[in-house]
Amino acid sequence: MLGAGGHARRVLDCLLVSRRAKCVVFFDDDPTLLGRQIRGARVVGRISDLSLAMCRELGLRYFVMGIGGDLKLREQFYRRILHNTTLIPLIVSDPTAVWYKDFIGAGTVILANAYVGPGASVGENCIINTGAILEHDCRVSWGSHIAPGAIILGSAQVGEQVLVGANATVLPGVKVGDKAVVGAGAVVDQNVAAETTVVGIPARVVTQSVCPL
Ligand code: JB2
Repeated sequence: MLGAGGHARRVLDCLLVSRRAKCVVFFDDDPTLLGRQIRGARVVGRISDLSLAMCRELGLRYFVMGIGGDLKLREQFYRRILHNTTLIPLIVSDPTAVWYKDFIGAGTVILANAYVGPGASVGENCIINTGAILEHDCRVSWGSHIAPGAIILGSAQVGEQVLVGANATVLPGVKVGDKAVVGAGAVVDQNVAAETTVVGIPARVVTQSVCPL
């Protein structure tokens, strides 16, 4: 498990209830966590130090992304581990989640009571958090986080590295651009440009990055 904070403990719960892992160890760059036990799983090293040799020595085969809040850091570590080791990213899902295997990317976690409808697709290294609903034919691209209770309605499209906040709703067919942020509880009824933050009902832009020409 990469990371040993709040999200990692949440994903560990999911691994334990789904009985997918025989043995779990944590990696985290915070030196104060080294050696700490979390529900029987120990923090054994830094993510930054994870190498092929270390994986062989510890007999590691799979990895799970346990950093939740910082989407940039998640992606950075995910690519680094794929590049530097032979570890395979696990898809982790809670037994109460409903989804169809064909459309879920490697390394994605689907937490309790989430629903991914028919024809919906989810890219690599995403978080479909507790109780999130992805309706039929919608698309969530790699590295995005759909927070607890958020709803992505039919055929809506969520870009790469997007955060859709808790209980937000993206209406049918609406497109949310890459690296956008949708505030908690927002209702998005119009397309959202890349790297833009929207909040409220209906959702309106509060920040937009300026693209230098
Ligand atoms: O800049 C960093 C850095 N920032 C945090 N560099 C490196 N190398 N490591 C970093 N970390 C590590 O990620 C910390 O040492 C920490 O162990 C972990 C983040 O844990 P935290 O509990 O702060 O956040 P989280 O990502 O597990 O959970 C957030 O996101 C979830 C989706 C929280 O907001 C949760 O409430 C939320 N459910």
